Amino acid sequence: MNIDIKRLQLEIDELSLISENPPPVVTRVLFSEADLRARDFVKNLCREAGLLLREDAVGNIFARWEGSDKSAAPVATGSHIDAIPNAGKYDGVVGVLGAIEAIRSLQKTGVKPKRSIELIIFTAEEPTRFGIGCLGSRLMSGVLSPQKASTLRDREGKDLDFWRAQGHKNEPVESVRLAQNCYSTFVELHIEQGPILERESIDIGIVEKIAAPSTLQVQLTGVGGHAGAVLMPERHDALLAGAEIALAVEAAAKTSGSPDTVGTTGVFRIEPGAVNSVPCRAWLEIDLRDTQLSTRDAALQKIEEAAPEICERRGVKIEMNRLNVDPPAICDANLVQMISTICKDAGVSHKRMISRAYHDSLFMAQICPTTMIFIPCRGGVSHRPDEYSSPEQIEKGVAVLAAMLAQLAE
Ligand code: HGY
Ligand code: MN
Ligand code: MN
Repeated sequence: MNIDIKRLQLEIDELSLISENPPPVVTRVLFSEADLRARDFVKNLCREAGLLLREDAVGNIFARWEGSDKSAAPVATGSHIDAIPNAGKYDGVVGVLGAIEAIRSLQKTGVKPKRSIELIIFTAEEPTRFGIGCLGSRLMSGVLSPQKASTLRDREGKDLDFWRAQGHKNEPVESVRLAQNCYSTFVELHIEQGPILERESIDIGIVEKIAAPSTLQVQLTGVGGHAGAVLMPERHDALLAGAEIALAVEAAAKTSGSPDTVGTTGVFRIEPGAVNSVPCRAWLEIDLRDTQLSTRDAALQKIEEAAPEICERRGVKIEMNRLNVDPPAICDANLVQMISTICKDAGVSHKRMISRAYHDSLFMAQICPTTMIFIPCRGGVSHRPDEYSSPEQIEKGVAVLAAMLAQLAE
């Protein structure tokens, strides 16, 4: 596969400059001005590669390389280009721009796919806007209903329809749902977002399972007041109740009995946010995951029991909501084996592994046979501006993806 890694690296670097923050920070939140510009940038690359473009009602982008057998279910690949605040330039992007380069390299070598090959750029893989990740692929797979999606609100109280209008999308959200097996297979290329491949000097990870994510939203209402006048025994401080809950999240993850349980209170907002005013309200978003569903659920239950007790003791009102509680995804064994054979034939070191991060593959696995190709990232770092994968590592990942797409589409 003659992968033009120089061109691909330039495109990755150029896309990274389309951000809500100055370089090296990448931030692109659903339908923000930067997200819209990034979408245009990628759609232009798809057009230049001769792909047929369409977008759905929530901004999932589909770019198709038509195959000779239009009746056959296409092969799909793809990832996301949205980025959380203070992110890097490879998360998601490698699986989108890398897939375009994989297709270009197959076109150059004269491959004529029987099955069409469709690149999907998923809308809002990151949870930043509404607190829930994989908005686009959840709606595609039916895991999230249009009704539930219409109840989502961002921190300014704006809903999905408001943001769809910014993205000039007005078709009904119901139209996003995809039919079972509308694709023959889905393969996503992504950086590992963990240290294993680099630590073991392995070129390619082949994902067999994607960990089970969940998100809790917690609204705490205490009693505000003057920081000088309200004496300690009379206080109902919403921040301190939230702080105890955040520590309960950490304790639930640490005492789960599994090293794979991870708990994070990633969002913690307080009001009024004045140094001389007792916090009257707090908003927490809690991310809890494990590779085993039962372990994740047991830890979730511990948090849901601890939080009301903490609030009862502190005289703080609590409203808690499970925003998403997803099962893990098991990747398709045949696809895993195919990638293993491709790596073996190409003399590329490889390892079957679990993904601790979630991806749109978690939901595509509910539509069709799915797996992921991982490449190492420096120090396992991700969701930080210093996230990095080398051109050599990216080139190997794209070459394996290209070989996989060619095989699946023939
Ligand atoms: O949070 C995740 O696992 C993904 O990077 N959105
Ligand atoms: Mn991410
Ligand atoms: Mn990602």
